[in-house]
Amino acid sequence: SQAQDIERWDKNAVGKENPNTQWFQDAKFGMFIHWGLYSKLAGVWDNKDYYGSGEWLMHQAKIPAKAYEKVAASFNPQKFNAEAWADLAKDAGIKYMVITAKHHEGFAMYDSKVSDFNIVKASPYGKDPMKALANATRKRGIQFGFYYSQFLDWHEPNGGGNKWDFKEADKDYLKYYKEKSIPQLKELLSNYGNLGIVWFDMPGGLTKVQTQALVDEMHALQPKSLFSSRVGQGLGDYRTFGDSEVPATPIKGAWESIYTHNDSWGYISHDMNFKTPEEITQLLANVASKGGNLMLNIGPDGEGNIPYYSEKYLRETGKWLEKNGESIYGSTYGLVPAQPWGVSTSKPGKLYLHILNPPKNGKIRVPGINATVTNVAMLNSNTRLKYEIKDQILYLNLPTKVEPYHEVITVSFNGQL
Ligand code: FUL
Repeated sequence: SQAQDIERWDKNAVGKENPNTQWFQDAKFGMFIHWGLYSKLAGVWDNKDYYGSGEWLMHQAKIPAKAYEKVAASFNPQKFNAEAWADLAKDAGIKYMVITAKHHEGFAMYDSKVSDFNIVKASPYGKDPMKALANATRKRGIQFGFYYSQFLDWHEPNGGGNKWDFKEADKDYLKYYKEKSIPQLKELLSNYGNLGIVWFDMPGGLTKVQTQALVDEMHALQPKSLFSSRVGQGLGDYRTFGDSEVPATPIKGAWESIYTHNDSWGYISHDMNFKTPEEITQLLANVASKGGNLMLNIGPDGEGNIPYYSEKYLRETGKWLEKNGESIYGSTYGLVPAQPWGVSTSKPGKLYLHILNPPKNGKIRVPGINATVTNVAMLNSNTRLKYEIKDQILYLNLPTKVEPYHEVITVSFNGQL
């Protein structure tokens, strides 16, 4: 029964006791940005194409840390424009942005005093793009956050992952945490204002007690900032699923699905497999119908340009959200399970039907309607639709499709579904 289902979802709740997750649960749509030296290399090393490697190129091509440093010496993203990036996020209907402050390659994309391997010291760019982006997003009411690879660091002898330059047996992970990871995290949590999110990635080298100590130390700097579950050891303030994963059934609490816009997280010039606006709105509805957020990644290039199709398709997604956002932002999982025609999201007194696969005969069947329905209408136009309810099943005929991507129908009711 539905009551049993909800009971089951409740048991899976993550972050429900954290009062700071409410904004996050309402936000529903985030932008992830992978940007680093790998964006300039674009999957190619020594004239060889490491297809699909993106931000993993250094690892895949086993590039010596010393040779990789030379990439920094020519990294100069003159086209980077924080205001334009934040404008795009705003136009796309994005509510939070998370950008790679340091990915596995070990290069800090911000002004770090801890390691000179950073964009201000080691590259001709010589400025801190993260300062500008933090300000530009906040100015537009978008929560800002950092991704940080806390364990994998291929540049450091004691960091996780680089076994082609540095012998595993010689590594002292705790030393690396003490000398780079923790001090850099402290910089990020101290110098960029309130961070909505710290997106830890790739746990390793720490026990649960040590991970808890890391979390406590960072939360002491910013108690309200939300830490992703990839901090490891079952800790964190909200749950991040595996890459490109949507749970099969609704889950309560604060959680997020992450996808990338094409097939790679970091920029690859020939990866043109961009999700269309229709695929994005449908994915967003699908994730929201399970109760979670979608954080969609884009990979700007080494000059600081956002790929043409990311820009175009995100803006179109934003147009759909302008009209249909009521069914996404602030919603919870659908009170009606997934149906052949699509999925639903809910708010008190409202059920939103997301018609992802319009049936040929236009007939929609919605089971489990045990409250008094007061109105059924198209969300975008408010056009009322005729309906019938028999044995707690609502029947209606879809009008001709008017909305690009997918249509949303609002069912208003009194009481509880
Ligand atoms: C993974 C990383 O290894 C990938 O490079 C990417 O950042 C993805 C979002 O998370 O753990």
